[in-house]
Amino acid sequence: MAKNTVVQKILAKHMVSGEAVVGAPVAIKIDQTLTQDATGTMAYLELEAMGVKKVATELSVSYVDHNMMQNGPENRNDHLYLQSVAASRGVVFSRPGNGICHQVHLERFGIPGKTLLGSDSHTPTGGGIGMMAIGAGGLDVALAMGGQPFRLSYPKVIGIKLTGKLRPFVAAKDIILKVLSILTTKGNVGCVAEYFGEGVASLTVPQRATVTNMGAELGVTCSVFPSDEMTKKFLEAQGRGADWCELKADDDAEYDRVIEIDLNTLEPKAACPSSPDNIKTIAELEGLKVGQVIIGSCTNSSYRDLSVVAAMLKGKRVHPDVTLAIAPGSRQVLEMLARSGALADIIASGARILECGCGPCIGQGQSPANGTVTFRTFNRNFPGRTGTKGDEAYLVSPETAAAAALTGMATDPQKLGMDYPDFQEPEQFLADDSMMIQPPENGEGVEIIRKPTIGQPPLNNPLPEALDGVVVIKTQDKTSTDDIMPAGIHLKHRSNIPEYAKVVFERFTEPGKPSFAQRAAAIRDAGKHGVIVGRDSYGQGSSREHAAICPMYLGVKAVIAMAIERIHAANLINFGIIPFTFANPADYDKIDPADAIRIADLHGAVKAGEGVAVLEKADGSTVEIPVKTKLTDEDKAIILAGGRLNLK
Ligand code: MIC
Ligand code: SF4
Repeated sequence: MAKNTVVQKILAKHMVSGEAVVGAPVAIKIDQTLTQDATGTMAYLELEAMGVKKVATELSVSYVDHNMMQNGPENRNDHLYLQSVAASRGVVFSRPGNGICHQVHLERFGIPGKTLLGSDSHTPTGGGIGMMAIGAGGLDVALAMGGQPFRLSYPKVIGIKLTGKLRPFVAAKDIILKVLSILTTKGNVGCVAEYFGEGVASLTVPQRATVTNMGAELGVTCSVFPSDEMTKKFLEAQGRGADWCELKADDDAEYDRVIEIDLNTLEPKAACPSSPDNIKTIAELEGLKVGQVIIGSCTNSSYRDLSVVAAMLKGKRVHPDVTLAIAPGSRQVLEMLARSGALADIIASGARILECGCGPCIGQGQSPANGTVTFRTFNRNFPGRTGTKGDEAYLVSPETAAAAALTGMATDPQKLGMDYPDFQEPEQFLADDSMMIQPPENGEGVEIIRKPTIGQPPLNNPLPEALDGVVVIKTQDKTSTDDIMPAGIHLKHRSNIPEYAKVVFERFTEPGKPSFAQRAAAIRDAGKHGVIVGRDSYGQGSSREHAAICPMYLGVKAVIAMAIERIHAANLINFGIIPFTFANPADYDKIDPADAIRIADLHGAVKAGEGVAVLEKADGSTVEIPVKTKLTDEDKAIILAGGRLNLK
């Protein structure tokens, strides 16, 4: 008698090796891939370096949504490279202006039961339509485009049972904020979140996608909803009814853990500065003065979200002390808002309309003033991500954001005294794919456009026999990849590693002191190896493999932390950096920045998955620190070779 969950069923259909045992290494076939421009240039340069002439997937799409400011020539240089390399390798190219990869992929390409690998950590948005959609580093996505299976640990399934129905002004965002308050952003590596229960049926696909999108902040491999009548309606309305299939868990499916959420009792919430799991209710924040509101990002920019916001703003004005900016998730959303008249209501309210793309979510404009509170419908509020040092960013639902825009303070939207907008999902979305450029059948003759800012992925040397290291930095809990590799104004250097490497760990540079890049380069140039020491949840957040490539370029050979998040650990391995964890977490306290750290038989430690690091303190005393690393045989070969690109 079968007792499988949705995700176990998708895995069973896609596993090409390994055993369906929690924690066991497995490899799965990838049906679709997506890339976005900020991670995509490196991914396609890697694809070229691997000699792949044509992608082997059912569908691969290259989106342009992150680097759209075109402040200097770099962004457009990237776009031209991406468009031409897509045509040459059989990849669909989504032109700038088409929208955010996750929103557009859900609308136009997502198929229940398929696997999707994307070079962006919010790829799990596709779980809203019943896909097993996973975020990964660009190199892993390039490998999948080349037809290679994706490797992961067979996941634990956390079942999230939804009962009841959302009340007016309580939103899908409040569901995921509730889940984040329970599971937090730590300790969920190797798990998948699967939603089930009678509460699922009333949630539309865009609402489900908000939940699976921000599930990325839990650190789970992905989040999945079943594919049901609601999914069918969405696909039919997108003119893609033929892509639908039913997908549900068996009645007696077994979850490794079950969390129950009664949608009737949920209250509007916010993730407070500066972590997505720092959750309070809006009632607790009531009256907090808000200076900026932004509605958009891949979490909350659907036609549904912005139509509800427009109805709330209709006939009213944005509070004089607040700026309100709205970035629609896709051209489909923007055009439908324009045709329905909702856009006119938004404009009349005084909102500032931004182009369809990531924009302020990744610090591309709209940085808040110092000492002001910003309410955003986004998924991340890591320190400084807005582009303002010491920022105070709160993550809220579109309903709560609109309420703050109108009142100038944190306001529970249930208390506005308004009727809840009666939004119905459209019978037919405006399905116009004319901004998707299909690749030619044979792309061999296509000329690839490489302007001067398009560099090459740097190659690493094979792993040295011994680690002769120096601790370049010691970080705290939850160091995110935004901490390691800042985006914002530096994002335009993603295709140019020597330039981008200058800002590794920039946020931690003390005034008048050498930067991380300067310290690491000095260690490298002295013939030694850089070592990064982290605490818990090291490398959470973005999938940007630059958080491995740039430290590698600066001579870093190992990270030692209490725990390293999944995507970042995989990126470290891909670029020949050993992801060590402490055998005894308390040893973290014994290490100081600038300590010398040695592992005599580094190859032996990699092969055995454990070793002893000898710390040499400034006073000449030594301390032994046992370390371990969980690597598959393939990982070991990659690390010994100095990275995946050295293993042709
Ligand atoms: C993000 O939300 O941090 C990003 C920017 O979309 C990243 C990808 C990147 O750094 O380019 C992500 O989530 O993976
Ligand atoms: Fe873009 Fe923000 Fe979504 Fe990342 S989280 S893909 S930056 S909208």
